[in-house]
Amino acid sequence: MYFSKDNAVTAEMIAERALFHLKYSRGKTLQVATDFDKFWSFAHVVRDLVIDGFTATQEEYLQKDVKRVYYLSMEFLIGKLLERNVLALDILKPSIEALKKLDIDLSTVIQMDIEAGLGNGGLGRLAACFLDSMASMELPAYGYGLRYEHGIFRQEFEDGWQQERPDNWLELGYPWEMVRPEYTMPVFVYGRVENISDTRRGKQPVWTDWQMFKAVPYDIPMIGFQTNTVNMLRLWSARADEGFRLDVFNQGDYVRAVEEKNWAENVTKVLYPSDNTHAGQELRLIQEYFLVSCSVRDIVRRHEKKHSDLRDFAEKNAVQMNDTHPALAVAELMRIFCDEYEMPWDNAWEITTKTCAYTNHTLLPEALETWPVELINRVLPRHLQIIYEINHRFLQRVEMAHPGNSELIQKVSLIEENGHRSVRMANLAVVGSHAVNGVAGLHSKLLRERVMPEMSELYPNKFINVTNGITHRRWLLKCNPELSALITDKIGSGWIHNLKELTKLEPLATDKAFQKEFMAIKRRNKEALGKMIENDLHIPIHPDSLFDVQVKRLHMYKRQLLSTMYLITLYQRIKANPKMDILPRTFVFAAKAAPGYHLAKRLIKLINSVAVVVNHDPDVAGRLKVVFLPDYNVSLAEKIIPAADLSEQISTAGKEASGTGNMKLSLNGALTIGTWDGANIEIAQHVGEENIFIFGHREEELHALAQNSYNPWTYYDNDQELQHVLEAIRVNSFDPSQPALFMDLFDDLTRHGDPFFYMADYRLYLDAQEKVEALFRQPEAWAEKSILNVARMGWFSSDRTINEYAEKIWGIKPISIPDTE
Ligand code: 26V
Repeated sequence: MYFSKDNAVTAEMIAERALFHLKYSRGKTLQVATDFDKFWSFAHVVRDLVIDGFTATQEEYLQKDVKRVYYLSMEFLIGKLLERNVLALDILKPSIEALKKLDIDLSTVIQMDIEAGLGNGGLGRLAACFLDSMASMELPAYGYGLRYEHGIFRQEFEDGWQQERPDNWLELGYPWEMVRPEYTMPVFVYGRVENISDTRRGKQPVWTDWQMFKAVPYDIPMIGFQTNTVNMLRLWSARADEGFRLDVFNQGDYVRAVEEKNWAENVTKVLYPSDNTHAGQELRLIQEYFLVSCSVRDIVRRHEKKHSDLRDFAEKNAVQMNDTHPALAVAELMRIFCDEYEMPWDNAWEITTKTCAYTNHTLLPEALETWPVELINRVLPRHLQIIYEINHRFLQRVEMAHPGNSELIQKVSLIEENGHRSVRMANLAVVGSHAVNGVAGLHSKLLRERVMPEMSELYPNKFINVTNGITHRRWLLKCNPELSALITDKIGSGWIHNLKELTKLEPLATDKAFQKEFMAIKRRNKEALGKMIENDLHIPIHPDSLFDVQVKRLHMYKRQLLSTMYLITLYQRIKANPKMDILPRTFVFAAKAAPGYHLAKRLIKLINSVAVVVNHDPDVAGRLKVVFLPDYNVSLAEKIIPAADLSEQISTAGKEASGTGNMKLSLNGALTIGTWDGANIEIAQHVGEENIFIFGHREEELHALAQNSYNPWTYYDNDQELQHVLEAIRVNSFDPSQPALFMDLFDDLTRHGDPFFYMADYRLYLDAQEKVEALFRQPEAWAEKSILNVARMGWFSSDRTINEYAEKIWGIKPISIPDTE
């Protein structure tokens, strides 16, 4: 394809094709074209370039009959694609040149690109990084997800409070998708199960009286980085079936019938914006089943193109469940195998468990999905029967191995019984999979030892670890072009394909000239972010100050409030001693709170209130600045991360499954201040403990504290500065006209027992920040550690992560796609 030299893409060709699309897709001349028209036309030029690769890739997978992996996820937080695709196709230079000929600036066009925010945070962004790595490593892989009409909400601040606004990303059309109505799938919900006599098999359960609606697939090409592979992300959109409630239409109740049609189309209307909390809404369950049902059917359909039966299904297909959200895939595969293909249960079960694998992304009890039996019975009556049967057989095996152990039975059962009965989706996923993985070393250990000790004893070989990673192509090459160019200049471009080559930078860490170049780039990235902040928020920023960055979803366990407490402490120190020598610091926050998460929304208001006071207080004299950037998303992350000096990764130990922002920041030269949690631990092991600021209680210490009735007041009583900070929060000293505003935050840390151990870690955190401050005052020592961070982050490429999945779980191999004519 395009990587054969004789077939190079020229500027002339791009310019000509862009004009063609401007005329025939947009009906415009260059003179009247808007920036969006120009973007649309250029995006179509890029899209045209991958069509051959897209079909060639599918054709090759089919002909060679390779084993494929299907990544099922309710979220894919892919962000913008244009610039990434240009880099993947290696057509940056001719593109710039071509657009210049047309008097168009590539960066303006790139800015018009559409942000696909089909995810909440870490889990969704990880899925997007995986798609990048799978295509770039030439793996036969597919993403399956939902085409939400509204992705994650846009965040605005009104008087410091978060306001949620709808995200209308599809409003102007989306150039990266191709609708495929010919692969529309039917989906069934509701109804009941009847036992109907079958002459051959006797009484058989038959699901009847269901409601049917349709799933229309939209494909987004996932272009491998400078390879011929173009994989696809298939997103399903819900539609009413023409026959939907035909009975109501026929009764003449046209309006009601149309209303009910709407119901079907509501299924993919909106992404649920909660992160780490399970609300248990009926529509959400239907969303999850909708994803599973049409994806599984599509997988079976593809399998049957080459195979006359399903006997070797597990040898040819791997299904990865991204958390428990698609765990109904286990029951759906069983239903299809047993009911539709009349396979004996044991055979069906063997194939299902060999096919499926499950990744756990959180240990927070409030996030673990359980669905009321009554609800599943109403929405998916046949699936409930199957789940019961799975459970029955599983518990029989447990009983045989551990006779009379009713406590064990009750713990591992797929059904939770406390008043009302619910299905434990994690248990279903574990029993129905051949591999279960956590996403960082500590997390996988805690999953085994604390959350599922009984399960991991029953299945000692099932539980494994695969530490997360990030695609360095977006999170270094694309977002930090100057640093990328410097690296390539020094060690060549091999790191783009193999991030481990970054270790070649290590000898340069103490090289003064290199340090200078390296820090000059950081400084320019900080200037750029500073300018953006000044333009958008009218807060003047000093690029020489330490940029202290905490960007991630807002959650009490992530402890944005802890850094706020530190900030308040610094402010109070200045107020007490205005002349004190303090390192100038810019606190940068960005985070969305779940719309129903009361404490998190108060915390946003608190940070914004502190910002107003601190940023305007003449005593501070510009030494502290506080910025809360609204509407954190992938594109904003790409601007903030290259400009960060300090990366805040201060979750309560044991609570952050992995974190991936921690990796992005360190890869861009930020030093981490963090707890012994998630992938921070592996980062410390790779960059060296002398190049990271680790502080705070460890998980086993907190566990012990909790068991010995932890008392936050003891820390309060022994620390005057802590008292002073808490008092400021309690009485809202930032706006005395609303004195009780932050009482709930104060209570959470004190009267309500401080569930996330802020009080225990406060002083330890301050001590660590003091070390940060001392080091930042020695620019050369700082530069050395910063360079070593970059040089030693190679292991955190999602290429390494995906290789581990491919080898340990999926059993799939790369396959090169040949050049097309
Ligand atoms: C749960 C739910 C419950 C139902 C409503 C919608 C919803 C959305 C998301 C979630 C679970 C979120 C779990 C999650 O994002 N975990 C994060 O996964 C990252 C990738 O593995 C990891 O780096 C983060 O530490 C972890 O918090």
